[in-house]
Amino acid sequence: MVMHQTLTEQYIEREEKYNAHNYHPLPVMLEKGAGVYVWDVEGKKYFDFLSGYSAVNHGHCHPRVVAALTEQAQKLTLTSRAFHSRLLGEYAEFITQYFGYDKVLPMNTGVEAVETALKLARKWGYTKKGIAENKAVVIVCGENFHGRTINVISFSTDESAKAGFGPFTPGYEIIPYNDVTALALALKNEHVCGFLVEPIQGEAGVMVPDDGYLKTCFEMCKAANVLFIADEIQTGLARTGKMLACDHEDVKPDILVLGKALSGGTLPVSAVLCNDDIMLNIKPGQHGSTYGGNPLACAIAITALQILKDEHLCENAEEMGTYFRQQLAELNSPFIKIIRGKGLLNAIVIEHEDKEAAWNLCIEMMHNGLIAKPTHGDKIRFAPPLLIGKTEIDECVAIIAKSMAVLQS
Ligand code: IF1
Repeated sequence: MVMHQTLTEQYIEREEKYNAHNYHPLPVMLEKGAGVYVWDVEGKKYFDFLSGYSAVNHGHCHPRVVAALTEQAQKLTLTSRAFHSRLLGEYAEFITQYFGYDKVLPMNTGVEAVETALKLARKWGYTKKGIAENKAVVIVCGENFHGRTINVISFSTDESAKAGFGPFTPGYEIIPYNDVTALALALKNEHVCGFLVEPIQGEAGVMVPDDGYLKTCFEMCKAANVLFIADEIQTGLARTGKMLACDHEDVKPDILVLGKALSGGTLPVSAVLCNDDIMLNIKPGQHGSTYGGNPLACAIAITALQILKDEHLCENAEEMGTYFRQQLAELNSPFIKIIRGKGLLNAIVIEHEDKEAAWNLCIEMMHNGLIAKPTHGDKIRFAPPLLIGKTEIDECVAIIAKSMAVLQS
């Protein structure tokens, strides 16, 4: 340890020495969170404009989520699915009624839920659609992000996510996002069982498709007897101003994939929802997970879902999102090329000759008390917890405006 190092530097040095180097974080060392705020080890306070990649929709350490967690943690946390636990049925009834599906299949991380949805689609394809053995195809979109398993990166178009991890899984056809003509063509293949899509592409830099895209895709899938699978892991649970981003176009996916905020930002809790004609094709022994549907996760998820309604987080995300984009636009900054998003899932695209401009701006915003992360070099995602108010938005826009000065020199 070098004596003139700050606490942050000391902790970063230790982390880099002992932890894998699979991320490139901002140099901020957090140790506490409440609502829209986080605090670092030096005691500095920040607005959190990433919200754990939209897992912390409810705000940090929401008192009701923490209460549900601590109460259940003292009673029963894990049974495995070898035995029944009372909370599983309670949760399954709650979440299926909440979203209007016959059944739920509980998992943990987002990518596990995506894998589950793909397995369900294939199983349905063979059992119900009559696709020949091992021939099933799932259509996916370019620039997608659905997680990091070898199967899921098999259909990624991001070289850095794939390089050195092959061989990859066959059975996917990649078409351009926001392109219904390409979908029409791909749907001609009778081996297609599903179309997997993000209603808004998060990793790609908050790419909002044309109005009507989801609805048209859904109807085309219906006509072709293909399952419409929505990955709402990032866009769901009030983030975009509706409970699901698909709700903006009155689309009810055949298979709905949820994760992230389902636990109010506490544990990995994910879920796949669909009706019996799809779900019941999977029989005992064919799929599962040790922690999937554990009583602690069930108790937390019921509370997290209830809070979204009780605190009107859809309405607030819609209202604050519109206001935020409006305020950003009024800055008239020559360095902001594009402002886009829905609800509180937003991004700006930076226009600057310096390729490091977005990163430099994030560092400056960090110094000024707001943390956000650049993506794909020139984009910055702005996705605060959904309980943020107008006064806070004003404060945040002021921080962003002030930080822009760093791009002038
Ligand atoms: C990381 C992005 C966000 C997701 C969708 C599945 C998953 C994710 C639509 C997998 C995960 C993450 C994970 C993340 C960065 C991140 C992300 F930039 F890549 F796009 F949120 F904006 N489907 N998204 O967005 O869920 O298995 O991670 O629980 O650090 O890799 P997971």
